[in-house]
Amino acid sequence: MKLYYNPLSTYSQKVLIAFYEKGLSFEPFIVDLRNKAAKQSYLKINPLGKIPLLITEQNRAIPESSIIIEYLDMNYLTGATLLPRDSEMSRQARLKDRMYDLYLNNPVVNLLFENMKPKDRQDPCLMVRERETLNIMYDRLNDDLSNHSWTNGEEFSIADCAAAPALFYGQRVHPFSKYPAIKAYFSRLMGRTSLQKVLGEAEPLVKNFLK
Ligand SMILES: N[C@@H](CCC(=O)N[C@@H](CS)C(=O)NCC(=O)O)C(=O)O
Repeated sequence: MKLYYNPLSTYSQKVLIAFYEKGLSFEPFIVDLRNKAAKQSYLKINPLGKIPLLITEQNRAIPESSIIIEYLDMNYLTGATLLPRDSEMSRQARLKDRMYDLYLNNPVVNLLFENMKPKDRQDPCLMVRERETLNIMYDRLNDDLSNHSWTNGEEFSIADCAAAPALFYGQRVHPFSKYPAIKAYFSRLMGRTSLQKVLGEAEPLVKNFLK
């Protein structure tokens, strides 16, 4: 399999966590979307210009982080099972995955990019809105985690692959220090080998990016 991604991108990290949880390997193609020439050549492979993108062993292109994870989980029965085989548990995991992508990851990334702009070019309304969304999501996440080790119960799942990168950047732009269950969960995430590998690979770039 080939994976087009960037170690800094949250949606790429989500898929990398899945690869490492399942013990699968891939041929890496790192895409730097800030580089015009690199972006132009990537658009020929994925016209929407979004990362990550998986090219399967059968040479099929699969975009969208959740669908890539679903593909890996259904086709490679190694390592962690990321989509529970029980249909109700699976529905809940997929719902959380979507919620964390849309209402945790996206607001965190928007705040990250707003913070990088000079003050007079920031959009204060957007920033207030994103912080409100994050407050709602932190409340929800804290509840989801209050009696469980992972977001979907006692098994690590696709939902945790989605939550982890969002919280990694979220701790910087909208800290969750007053949420005890999220804090404890974040420590558990950081103890996970897959996360350590993903963040280790991103580290040389993260420092520069967050400056
Ligand atoms: N829904 C997509 C979102 C992918 C996405 O937005 N990726 C970002 C990087 S984290 C990206 O490609 N941004 C470039 C752009 O939007 O032009 C997924 O789950 O894979």
